[in-house]
Amino acid sequence: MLGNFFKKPEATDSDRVPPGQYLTNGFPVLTYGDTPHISTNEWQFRVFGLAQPKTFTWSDFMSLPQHEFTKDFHCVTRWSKLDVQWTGVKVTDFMKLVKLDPKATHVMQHCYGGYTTNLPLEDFLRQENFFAHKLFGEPLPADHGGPMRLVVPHLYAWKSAKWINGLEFLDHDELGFWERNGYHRRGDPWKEERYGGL
Ligand SMILES: Nc1nc2c(c(=O)[nH]1)N[C@H]1C(S)=C(S)[C@@H](COP(=O)(O)O)O[C@H]1N2
Ligand SMILES: [Mo]
Repeated sequence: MLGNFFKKPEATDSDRVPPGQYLTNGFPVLTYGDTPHISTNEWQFRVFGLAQPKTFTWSDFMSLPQHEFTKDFHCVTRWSKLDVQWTGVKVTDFMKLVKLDPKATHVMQHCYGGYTTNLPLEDFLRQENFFAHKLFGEPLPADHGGPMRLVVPHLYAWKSAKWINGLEFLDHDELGFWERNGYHRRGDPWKEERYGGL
């Protein structure tokens, strides 16, 4: 039924593929609702909640150190894509510009289009998390979250917000869009934290 598109992992890759996942060579688009089309000129990024409120522009992000990231990507609907190549800004570098209130323990990602997804700070403030604006060397296409998305490689991909436009810092956990609709509040693919973790 799955044909050639979804494959059982090769032995060499199997240790990189979380339980219950299948490899895809394509890069499926998974969006709830319409794709927003935002130019880099109009794109704005807002920090609010338990942090000093601040609005950032595209050039603020471009003046931060730029890195290449090659990461595996795991969707809870069971496809995984290995070695996705992104370019962008480390969350830890961006966060040097943010004055966090020490009471902050969690963050809600906000997006153009209204999607949200929540993270505890220990899952957010990791060296390997980044804001991505290029995919395989090209500007990030709108359907994959361009002009800017977050990528959180160690969790299921619904935690990687497309069209991200803000971070809300909180002193408690709140549920984002899919988490309110039955997905797990954390989403570790190695533990198969798929659904119903409330
Ligand atoms: N804003 C927004 N971000 C989102 C989504 C969405 O619907 N809206 N879907 C999530 C889900 S379920 C997945 S699997 C990935 C898919 O990313 P892709 O479309 O680039 O493959 O984006 C995540 N980020
Ligand atoms: Mo997903």
